[in-house]
Amino acid sequence: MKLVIMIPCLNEEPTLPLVLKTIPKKISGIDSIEILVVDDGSTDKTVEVAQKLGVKHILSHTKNQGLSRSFRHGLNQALELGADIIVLTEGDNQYPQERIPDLIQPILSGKADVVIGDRQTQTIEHFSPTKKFLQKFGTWVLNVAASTNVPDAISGFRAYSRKAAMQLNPVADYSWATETTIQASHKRQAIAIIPITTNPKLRESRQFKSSWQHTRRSSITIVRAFIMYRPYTVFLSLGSLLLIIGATPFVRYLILALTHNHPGQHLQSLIVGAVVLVASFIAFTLGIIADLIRINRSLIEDTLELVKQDYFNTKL
Ligand SMILES: Nc1nc2c(ncn2[C@@H]2O[C@H](COP(=O)(O)OP(=O)(O)O)[C@@H](O)[C@H]2O)c(=O)[nH]1
Ligand SMILES: [Mg+2]
Repeated sequence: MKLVIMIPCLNEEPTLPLVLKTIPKKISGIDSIEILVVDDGSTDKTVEVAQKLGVKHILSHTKNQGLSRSFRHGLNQALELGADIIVLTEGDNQYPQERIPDLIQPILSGKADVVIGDRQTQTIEHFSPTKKFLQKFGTWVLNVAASTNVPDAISGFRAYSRKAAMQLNPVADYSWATETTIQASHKRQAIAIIPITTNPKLRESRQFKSSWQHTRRSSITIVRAFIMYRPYTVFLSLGSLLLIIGATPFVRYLILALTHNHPGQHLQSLIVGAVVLVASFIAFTLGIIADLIRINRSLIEDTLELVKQDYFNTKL
């Protein structure tokens, strides 16, 4: 059993040694533990620090590509290294690496494909009430969208089985955590949760400049995921809503025209009704097209899974 611990790093020279120090050297049930640092175009001495501290695998981006791409490239690299389990943590020492044995336990015992470390955000002292509320609300929306029951949707402390990692196909530029949670649920992967306590904050989050920016990006990801995975729900609801709104003035016009016998009056109702009814028709049509694209995408994903099995030499 090979465990690959992946650490995406953008200028983590000061904190990376702490992270590496707290990674367990031995875990029962695991034959080898290898560390993969994904250097996302760091301009400090992150790479030198990693080399000096004996990190075996360093994947370097010549230019900063963002966390989502770093995650994607790191995941593929870990699979190429033959990882049976992949653990993800951060270079800012935010997560308790000493809990990695607990994190991978549900995968080792065959009970889960994905394990998420729950930061118990409602108890974190340095989180403002607004941040806590947004965290709670965002997680709730995600759980509705993904039909999951994950308490901390954006935690970056996770473990994936080889099979789960091979089935993920993240495409968004932001919010890889939200996106992959939705994909995991869609692929019927078993998601386990373990509560964790984060380490004291050593620096501000660089990923999200503000809670507002974070909410905006996560919302876009969730809406996109909804359209990708449940186009019928989105477009049928929209189309039905527009149908009701459009039919009301239309019916009003019909009743008035028939009962008052003043042709040419109340044309405004007729125009508004007709325009909204056309919009409703377009929404229904888009629903059909989006659903056909969804079917196509899932066929492409099935093919991709076979290609990956071949490429990574693994039968799922
Ligand atoms: N902010 C940021 N972090 C990156 C990037 N690429 C890789 N990372 C790493 O991703 C992790 C998450 O970033 P962090 O600023 O701690 O954001 P957090 O998720 O809010 O804790 C850290 O280990 C970073 O070093 C990037 O382009 N931007
Ligand atoms: Mg962090």
